Amino acid sequence: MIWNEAKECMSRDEMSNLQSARLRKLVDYVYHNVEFYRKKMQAIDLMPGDIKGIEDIVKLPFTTKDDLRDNYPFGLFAVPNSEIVRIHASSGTTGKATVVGYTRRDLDIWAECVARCLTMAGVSKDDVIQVAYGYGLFTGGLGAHDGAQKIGATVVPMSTGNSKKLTTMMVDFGATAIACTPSYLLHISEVLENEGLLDQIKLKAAVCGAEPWTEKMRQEIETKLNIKAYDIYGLSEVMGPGVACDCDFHKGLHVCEDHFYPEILNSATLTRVPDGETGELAFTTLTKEGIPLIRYRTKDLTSIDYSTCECGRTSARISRFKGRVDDMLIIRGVNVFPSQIEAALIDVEEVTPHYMMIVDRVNNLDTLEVQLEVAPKYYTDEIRAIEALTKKIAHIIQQAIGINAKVKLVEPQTLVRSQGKAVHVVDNRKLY
Ligand code: DLL
Repeated sequence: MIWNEAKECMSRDEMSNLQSARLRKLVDYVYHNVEFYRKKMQAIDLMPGDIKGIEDIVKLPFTTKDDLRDNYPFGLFAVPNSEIVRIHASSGTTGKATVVGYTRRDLDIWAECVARCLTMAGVSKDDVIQVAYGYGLFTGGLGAHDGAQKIGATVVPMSTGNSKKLTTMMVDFGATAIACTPSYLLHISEVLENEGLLDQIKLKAAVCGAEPWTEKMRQEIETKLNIKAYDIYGLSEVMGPGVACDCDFHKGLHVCEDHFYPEILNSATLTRVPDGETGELAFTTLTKEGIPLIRYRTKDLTSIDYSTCECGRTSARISRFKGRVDDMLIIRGVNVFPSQIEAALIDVEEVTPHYMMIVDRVNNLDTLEVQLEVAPKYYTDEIRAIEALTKKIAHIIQQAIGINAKVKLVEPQTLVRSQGKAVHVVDNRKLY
């Protein structure tokens, strides 16, 4: 089942011509509407007319998450706020969120891309789909919602957080599809099992993403729930869910290449690696109006395949993700940078800068423990003082990263000191 045959089955030449035309338009657009890009281009003596086709993309400068942070909140927007109809945000590397804005047309294109992905997973207007990604600033909930609505499915906007209600409604509403993180779906499958509801569900398909997961997890989900599970990818800076998704053959994720031009780079040299080799994924948003991005470095590691898929689609496929270039963690679907914790605690004099994050997965739910050394001056055996400090720090961390962490305060000089680059994270989950 293909949502938009014209776009998903174009010949490589047709796609290339479309991308070239869109890139020329984009470069002219950002040059005239985004000071950041105009200055970057002027610094290397590049004029919009120098970009003749998609192959010239290598002449253009890169964009990073730090660029978004440095231009917080709206500095990279290409339109006035009167044209922006929605804002989303995700974690920045330190205190400030990464903010993105969408015009009405951006939202239409986003819904179109998600519709393609859901169609790949066999979802149609006859389905009842529970959207159990978080609604709010995170792009998962509303992004999946708009796409499912576009294909005419019956959308149940569950959001996250109430598994019992979700499982009850899954049965009562006869839900046939679900969109949520893979770890949450495994948790849901346990709740269904514990409640004896497994044989009462009508679920056929799950569209899972927002965090890394393995082929083993996919098989576990499929077996436990007797459904098909599909991998959906995206990131808020580029759009949200729906940048790419896998089909029945699970041989890579089809990129919505008419809107997002992918490049796989060697992170050190920032040159392209040969097709099939692993590197850092960068995207150029070919049609975005609100916050168009040129060569945005996702920090996600993958490889690319341009051969036609067995499903008939000709779009480039990126492989299941193999890790990240940076230290970003995804805990309960939330992006967390260790540097956020560092920044939040820098002014708390009761603790030292030595900390350790221990990430684990218990009953398919992620757990986070943050161990911190108390500063010698404040170290005490007095249990109430320690409890009060623990509570204070837990609150600061919750405010900084948006999820609860178990805080464990330890004696001064007890956390392991590293000889080289400081190690602040122990991730016991096996995600790649
Ligand atoms: O996670 C958007 C999304 C929502 C995608 C729902 C899929 C489903 P961010 O919060 O900006 O956006 O996080 C983006 O999450 O750079 C990857 O590291 C990771 N990620 C997203 N999807 C996948 C996936 C949303 N299918 C970051 N596999 C990205 C592995 C994924 N990692």
